Amino acid sequence: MVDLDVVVVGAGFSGIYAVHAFRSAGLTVKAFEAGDGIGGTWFWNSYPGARCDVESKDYSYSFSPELEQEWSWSERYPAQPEILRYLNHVADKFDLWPLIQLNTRVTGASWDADAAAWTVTTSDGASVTARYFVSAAGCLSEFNVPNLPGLDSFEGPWYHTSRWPKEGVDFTGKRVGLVGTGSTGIQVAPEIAAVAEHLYVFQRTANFAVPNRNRPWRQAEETEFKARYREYREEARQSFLGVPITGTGRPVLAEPPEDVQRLFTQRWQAGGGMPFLGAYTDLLVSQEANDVVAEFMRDRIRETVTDPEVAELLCPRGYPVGAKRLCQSDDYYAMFNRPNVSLVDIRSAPIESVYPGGVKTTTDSYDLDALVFATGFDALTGALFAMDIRGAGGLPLRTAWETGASAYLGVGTAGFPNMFMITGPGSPAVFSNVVLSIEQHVEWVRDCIIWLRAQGHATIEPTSSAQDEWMAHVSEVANATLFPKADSWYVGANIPGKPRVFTSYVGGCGPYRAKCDEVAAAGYAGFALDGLT
Ligand code: NA7
Repeated sequence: MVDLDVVVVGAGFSGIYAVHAFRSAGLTVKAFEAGDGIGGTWFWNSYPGARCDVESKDYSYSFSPELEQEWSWSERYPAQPEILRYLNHVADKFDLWPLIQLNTRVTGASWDADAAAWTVTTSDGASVTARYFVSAAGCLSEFNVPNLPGLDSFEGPWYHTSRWPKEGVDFTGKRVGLVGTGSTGIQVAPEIAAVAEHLYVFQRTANFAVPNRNRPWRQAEETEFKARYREYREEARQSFLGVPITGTGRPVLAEPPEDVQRLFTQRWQAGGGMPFLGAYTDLLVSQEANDVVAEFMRDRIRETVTDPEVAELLCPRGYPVGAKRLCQSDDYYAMFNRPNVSLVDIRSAPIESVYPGGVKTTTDSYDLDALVFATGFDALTGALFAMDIRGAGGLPLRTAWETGASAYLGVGTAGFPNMFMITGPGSPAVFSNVVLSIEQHVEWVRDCIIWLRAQGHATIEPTSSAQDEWMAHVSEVANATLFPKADSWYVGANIPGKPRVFTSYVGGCGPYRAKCDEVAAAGYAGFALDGLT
């Protein structure tokens, strides 16, 4: 006898919906969550300034019209504390707490072919068996601290943004060093600069950032929007990014330059990254087209930052806009006009070591009271590899994916029967409004399990051929775009030694959803059932 139908790893957006959806389908389910609260990435990333770069009305569950109507977001872009309140409200409303065990990390999971079940071990020394093992461990959860010589000797405190102390940190009057200028670094920097004696921003790669134009969500606007939420959600599900965007439908290179400037200016004024890059059809597929938007953005930096040398250093070069996640901030560039902020170029003079009182680059030393790392994540695979997952014949997932992650439709991987991933490699996940992607995956997995039970099948796993074909398609689609052309976490370039593979599906959420539905309708084509292909 197995203990449960399903074990779920994690209680972020994915795990929370998974336990609700599986229980509602009559399955016995339990989620293990390492944190002492739910929320996943939004639980851990509690640094000052943490905010989602997808609008509140989109970055929320669509499965319950009642939830949609009763919840009111206060701002256009949700800040971390509000997202956490929302997720706790969801857990209360749907009575999910009995299904979630907090303070418990899943340490391993191994497939027992004879029992046709997974044995899942946890950090409290316990183990549980389940028919299905569902990882909802998240794409951006395993954080990355650079291996800097001497970091242990640093006398002041140091922090990673993804493990921010819940009681907060007071930087008043402190000299603070910030390493990392991605989405996170760009959000936290102005908050630190506002109180610190001095902030040194150590920049390895300059990043593109568009304004948020964040503002309170007005009552009248909310009422009007909620009246057509259902239709809007349907449009979002079928859209490319999981957020309906209106573009011109034309290539930028065919447009009169003055029209281009006008439209970019309008979208810059309106704020947000998706409408900006979605303005023309060729911005993310043609380098020449991308250069047009890149130059527009560099001009905005030059007109914001008063010191021309600093402005030039902040101007990103050498990779296409959008090939690294486009950052969003209303005050990052202007922050460099403050007298208490310095930009340190660690591309030309890298950090050599940390000494008890600060950071030494190849050319200078910086005395610091505190250090902040906004150095990102071992994305997409990090959280999976943090568990000792062993499939058929005891094969470790790490070994199976030695040369890069490979999964069929992003939901399952060959050699790992009855294991499902929510927003796994090979899915659009990180290139979409991830909440809608999560819902789609959870519902697909739920329906698959129901179908397996109804048909009397004990196991399911992708065939190697279907998986290889899908990953070849993922690569083909990606290689027709500019996305793989930057050293980003999208390709694993931020983690030394990680295989450089672009594993996200950038063919659009709507087409991806249709493909998943088609596979299910064909009796789970491309999957082996009960070990039979
Ligand atoms: P990112 O986007 O991976 O950014 C990490 C930043 O840290 C980036 O500027 C990196 O420079 C820098 N970094 C990483 N390692 C080092 C070392 N060893 N030395 C110096 N600088 C380093 O992570 P975020 O947390 O900002 O954002 C992750 C996602 O969360 C984001 O895409 C959104 O989807 C939300 P690099 O560019 O690699 O030269």
